[in-house]
Amino acid sequence: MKLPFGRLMINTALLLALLTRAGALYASEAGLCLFAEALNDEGLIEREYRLDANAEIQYASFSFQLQRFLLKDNNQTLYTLPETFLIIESRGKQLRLPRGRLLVGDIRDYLVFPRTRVPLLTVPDPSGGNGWNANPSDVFSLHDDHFLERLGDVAEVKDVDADGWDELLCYEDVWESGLGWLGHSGAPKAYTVLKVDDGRIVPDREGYREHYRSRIAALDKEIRDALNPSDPCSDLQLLQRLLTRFLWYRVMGESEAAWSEFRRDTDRRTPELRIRQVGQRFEPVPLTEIEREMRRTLDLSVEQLHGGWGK
Ligand SMILES: [Ca+2]
Repeated sequence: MKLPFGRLMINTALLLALLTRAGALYASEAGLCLFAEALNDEGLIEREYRLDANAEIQYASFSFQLQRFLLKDNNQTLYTLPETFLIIESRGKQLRLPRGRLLVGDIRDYLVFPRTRVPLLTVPDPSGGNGWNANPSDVFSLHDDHFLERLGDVAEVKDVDADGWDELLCYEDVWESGLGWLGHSGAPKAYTVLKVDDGRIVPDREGYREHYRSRIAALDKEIRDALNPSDPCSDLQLLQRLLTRFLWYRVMGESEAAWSEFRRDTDRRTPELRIRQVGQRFEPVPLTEIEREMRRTLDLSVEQLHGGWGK
């Protein structure tokens, strides 16, 4: 069938309506999904796309029909839509993913069962950046009440406590820049384990409290060793460990206890913590400035710090 492209080009009212809807929705990947849905509402997708591949995927009690569509060049130019278009269909619901990274048959790799054994579908959505939270995965519910509903995104999906169940993570990136002295690789780093609660992604403090405490216990030992006058580590290493321990306490919602421990251990260091500043002079670590930043970020909720995991 001849493409109805000429008819579309002269139908100015329809084109303007579509582009207006695109402008409102184009700001995010989710927006692209909606934009594609808008096109579909107008009955254009089926005529402008061609079927590239499809497959039936069975995994445990889940069954998915995958279809991948390749957009024709002229439509890519007009709508700046991505090249490929994945449709996941199951239980009468359809999920349209405007990206070509998933290969047909790979979906079982993206099924996740956190320790709570809530089945989820996670789809990588990397930005390509090297920030700890820069390469998130979209999380879709497979729970009956929210089936194929997008719940939000997480920074990483990983089994951090080696119990065989994956965890959903976001990273505490308050000091990801390394405070200007520690660098990105040495920056104080901790993560928050997330869970799905009534269709929302929220921090799981109670379920992982023992896990967090085990991380703190390991750091306690390293800090005791670092404060041993006979075998001291560098001031920068000690500062990195003290701030990392602070972050683990903060993840548990125990920031005030963390702060008192931080002050206690910096006071135990003699002589005081010093770092080499520009000009090759050793200067005291600006603990007052660090505390001010700690206090500022303490006033923010975890959700505010990370921009939320909202839909
Ligand atoms: Ca686990």
